Amino acid sequence: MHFIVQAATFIALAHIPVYCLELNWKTYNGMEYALVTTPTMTWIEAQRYCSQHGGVLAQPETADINNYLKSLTDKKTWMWIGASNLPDKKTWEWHNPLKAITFADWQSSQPDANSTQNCLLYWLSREGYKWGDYFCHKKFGFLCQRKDSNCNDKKPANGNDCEAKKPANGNDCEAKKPANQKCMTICL
Ligand SMILES: [Ca+2]
Repeated sequence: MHFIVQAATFIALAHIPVYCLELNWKTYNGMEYALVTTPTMTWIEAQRYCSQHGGVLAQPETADINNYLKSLTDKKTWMWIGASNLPDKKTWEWHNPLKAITFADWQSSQPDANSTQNCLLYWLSREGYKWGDYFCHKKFGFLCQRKDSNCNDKKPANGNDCEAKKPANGNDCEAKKPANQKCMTICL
């Protein structure tokens, strides 16, 4: 019986969404960016986690944003960002939406393993934070981005305890935020 109670408790706890924490979003140039250092995740897990918070893995598509994101990093560890060379293992692309990388900030020896190291991260090297390709299944901190405020702060007319808003920019992003303000935004 005791075991059953424990098992039931475990199952109940297992259904509490681990992403139910608001991230520390920082606004820059019309976007919001957040650093996540714990828990560390694989590249795919990190992408999903950012999505659960209304965003995607950060995409430093310009030198300006790249420098800003570096300023947010913890200066200690490698951090996933939102590009990979999958599926062809040749072409490096941002994933949301899919588009080829134009600006790049590779460390001088990178990328060095296109066939096995398929995900992009900030690599803390002798050159400071630079881009590196690395094994997607390894776990690191990461950076998320989302559109500034488009998914927040509007109570739906039906009066439930979530907040929802379709962004004016017409993308398919929907957000729900519990009234206690401690839960996540979801944009799928
Ligand atoms: Ca590498």
